[in-house]
Amino acid sequence: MRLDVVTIFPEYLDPLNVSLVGKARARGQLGVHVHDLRDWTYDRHNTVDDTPYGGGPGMVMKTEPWGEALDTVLADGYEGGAHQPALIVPTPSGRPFTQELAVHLSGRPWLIFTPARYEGIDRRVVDEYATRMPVYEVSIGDYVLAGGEAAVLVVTEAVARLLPGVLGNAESHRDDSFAPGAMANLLEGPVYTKPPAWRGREIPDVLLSGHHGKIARWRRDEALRRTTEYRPDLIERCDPKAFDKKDREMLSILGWEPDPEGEPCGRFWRRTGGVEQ
Ligand code: 6GU
Repeated sequence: MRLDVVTIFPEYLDPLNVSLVGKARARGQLGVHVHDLRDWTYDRHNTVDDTPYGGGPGMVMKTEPWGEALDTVLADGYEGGAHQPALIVPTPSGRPFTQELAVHLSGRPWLIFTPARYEGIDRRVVDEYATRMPVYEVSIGDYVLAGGEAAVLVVTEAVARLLPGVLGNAESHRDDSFAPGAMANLLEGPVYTKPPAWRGREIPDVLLSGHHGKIARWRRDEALRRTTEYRPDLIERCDPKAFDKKDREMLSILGWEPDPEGEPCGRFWRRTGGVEQ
């Protein structure tokens, strides 16, 4: 896979030399090319932004540097043998970046990222390149960052660890919390390693029992407990067929009730006391 990133802060992408992504790169499984957008400015101040038409606060990134940068990156990539580019535009107004989208993007051979600062990029840039390649406008969560560079690091790591041979163990991401088809998209529960007692704290007995069925059941119960606490929306949106008899017992203990209208296959719901911090 080839990755290109065009940014006004190339140093911000230095972490791409480290850890999993850095190693994939060193092994030649990933080609990463970071470009300085200001290389495609020609005025004394290397201007990349201007005031918004229609007024309002902030600045908008100009069409010309982005257009020239992307034309060059595309030409160089094709010349280097890359094909089927996709444009990834990080923006708080994008579609949510999910594990499902990470899996999809990990199947593409060439991703070009355009992290923006200020109020974003002139719309015509995205519209122009959307005529030549798929464009994915993505947001990494419901909060606002000062720029898209951190989102590029997030998306890159989520995608790179899915590439064949990058994680080492092909099984490793099969039961990720958000892996498509993970039993019910539950959050994973707690994990433990040696020593068996630390500062008076022991590990749950069941994990030492050697009883694989009981261990699997305990892990599932802990996942249901944790998901109820932090992400009840995941349980509400679950296909009830994903829950077996033992799941239903645990859900009942955690305060969930099957929708009486939907029996025997309705979704689960729960009375809550409003916002719990
Ligand atoms: Cl991709 N960019 C910015 N600036 N803020 C964000 C974001 C992206 N995703 C969530 N917040």
